[in-house]
Amino acid sequence: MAAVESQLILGQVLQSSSTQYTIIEFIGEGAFGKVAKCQVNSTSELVAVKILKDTFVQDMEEELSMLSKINLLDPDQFNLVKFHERFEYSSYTCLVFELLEMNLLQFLKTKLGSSMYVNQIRPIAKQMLVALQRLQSLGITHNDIKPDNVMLVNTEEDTLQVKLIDFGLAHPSSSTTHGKWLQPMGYRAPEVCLGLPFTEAIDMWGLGYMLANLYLNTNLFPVSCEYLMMKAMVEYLGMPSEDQLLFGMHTKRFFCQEADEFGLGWRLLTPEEYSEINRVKAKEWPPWRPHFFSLDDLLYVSILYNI
Ligand code: PIT
Repeated sequence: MAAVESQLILGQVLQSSSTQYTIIEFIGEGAFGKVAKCQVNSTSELVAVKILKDTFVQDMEEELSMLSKINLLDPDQFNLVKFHERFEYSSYTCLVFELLEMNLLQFLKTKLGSSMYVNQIRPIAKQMLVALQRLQSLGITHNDIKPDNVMLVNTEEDTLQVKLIDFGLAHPSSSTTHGKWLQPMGYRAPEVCLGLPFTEAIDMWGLGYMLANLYLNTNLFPVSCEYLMMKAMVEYLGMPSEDQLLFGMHTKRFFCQEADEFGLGWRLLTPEEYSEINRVKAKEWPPWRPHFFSLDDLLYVSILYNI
């Protein structure tokens, strides 16, 4: 980070082989480097430039290959971010994107977004479903669906227009390796948690989870402890199937088999068993968090939370 910070300043011109970009404002940052709002000198068009540190450049070839695939056809039509070009400037690698306004997380923090109604969430759902359908047809799994990666095109319009960004963790769906920890905690699909083979359907799980969070204005599942996350999944959706439990590489982190009057059956570990087996302390269920016994209970949450 220090290298990026010490050398990049407002007003600085980043130059590709065809275009000069003047840095107007820094609008985001992460472990990878920074995102700057820039003006194209020749046209005054505003764009977003992701400026990467050297150390992140090796991991970027896959991202670039995903970006070129999603930009084959007009990405606007599919609610996917538009990618303009990649260039090297000094010791940085720069990726140029269309300028978008803010991500859903930032939006929720504004007054406008403090609580979201179903009629606001529905168009977001529809647009993200179009994006995921397009990714599926291209054979791409995004792997990191979350509100930070869904950006509003602008907040002036009545209906929110959104686009999916950040293909930094995206992979061809054919090359996914099970057993790996993918997706942020909470957003993690059961097949990923259990270490089962998975497909791009894990993005659909991530989207469903994100939409539930927008509706609830809080996380649907506890996100501070993977044991509690699994416990919540079992409470809301029931036990995974026998086959899923039998073939999951990580099943034994969460479940055990026990004999009862019907034969051998699976059950969720107790918090004590989980802590001992995994050498990670299971957290307590937060006292403020209601227990739901099905997703349909969410219908009554507005009464529960008085919203
Ligand atoms: C911003 C503002 C903006 C666009 C972006 C970020 C785009 C980010 C992005 C990052 C990626 C990627 C695609 C898009 O693959 O207008 O803060 O790593």
